[in-house]
Amino acid sequence: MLSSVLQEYGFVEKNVSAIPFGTGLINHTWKVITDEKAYILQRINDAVFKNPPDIAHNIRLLADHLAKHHPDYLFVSPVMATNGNDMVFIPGEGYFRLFPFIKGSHTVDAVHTAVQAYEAARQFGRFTKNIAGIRIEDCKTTIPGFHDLTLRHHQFDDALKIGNKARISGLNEVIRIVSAHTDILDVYEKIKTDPAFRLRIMHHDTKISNVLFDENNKGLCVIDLDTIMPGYFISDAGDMLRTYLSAANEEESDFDKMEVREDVYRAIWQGYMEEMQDELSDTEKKHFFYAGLFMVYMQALRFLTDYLNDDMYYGEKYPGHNLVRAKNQLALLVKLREKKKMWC
Ligand code: GN1
Ligand code: MG
Repeated sequence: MLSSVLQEYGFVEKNVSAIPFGTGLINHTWKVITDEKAYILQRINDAVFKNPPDIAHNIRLLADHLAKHHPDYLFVSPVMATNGNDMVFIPGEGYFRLFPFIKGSHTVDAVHTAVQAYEAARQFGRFTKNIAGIRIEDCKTTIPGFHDLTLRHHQFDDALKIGNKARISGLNEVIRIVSAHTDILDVYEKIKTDPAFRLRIMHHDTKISNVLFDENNKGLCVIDLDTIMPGYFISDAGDMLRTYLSAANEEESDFDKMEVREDVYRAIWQGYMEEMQDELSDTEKKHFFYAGLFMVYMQALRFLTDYLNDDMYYGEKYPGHNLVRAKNQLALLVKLREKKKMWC
């Protein structure tokens, strides 16, 4: 399968190898090494991204804008196939893209220090700032309703009605915890109609492994551009808070290990604001902490919904995996909420 993809890029089989790469849940990723260069190859999950050419459209839109207005900004665009396309479609296999591997760059899988959080937040802020001049209407929505908490709530309610009965019956306590947090949904409903909140082109997947660092551990740029689409800043700020605050991540099954680090919180704020200060309204800035609640809560709902729907979206690596992840996120949510008075 990979060899037919690589041929489309003009690679000769005997000089190229491909090994699985990264920990993403949705797309398949490989590192491809040729005699001269290294690349990242991705197969787009078209059950999730229903129209992959929309992804290519958005990346092209951003690449053109950045080349014109911010020529020094590092933006990793896909390598063209020999036929000049940004993507390769192999019938029966799906859509593939190849990115150059940026020499001297590396990624990190977890935030160990506040400095890393600062660097990453700066990169995501810079990204949004540099593309602020693009008309939002020109950017496609690659996953409709992706970070729409109202929709995620409906999907959860539906799963409670029509999902796996045996699984639902054991969940009374978890459902009680979820319903104790519905005020997060109420705030989101207000945000959607508040003119102080702008739709911008957001990244929507701001985990630290989506930032490239240089040899001196300075942030270089952001990667993983599939979920670029119109959204609110709370998606990007929130997913940084969700995934950086705790050293233990969403896979941790010992929930006592979930923590919220104040120095990391301050570092995310500082790095993000250094770039986004003049972009965000005062009302938006006041919702920075809320952004964390919003994303952690939504991720808890998404994992729980998937558990009730027999893991059709995320899959599971062991029985009950998505339930563990949902409980993990609820534990993080409770710990984060406790900080509101102290941090805000
Ligand atoms: C998915 O595939 P990955 O790991 O980059 C998901 C994110 C979730 C994340 C949870 C398209 O991202 O929204 O936050 O899993 N992406 C999609 O680990 O659903
Ligand atoms: Mg991703």
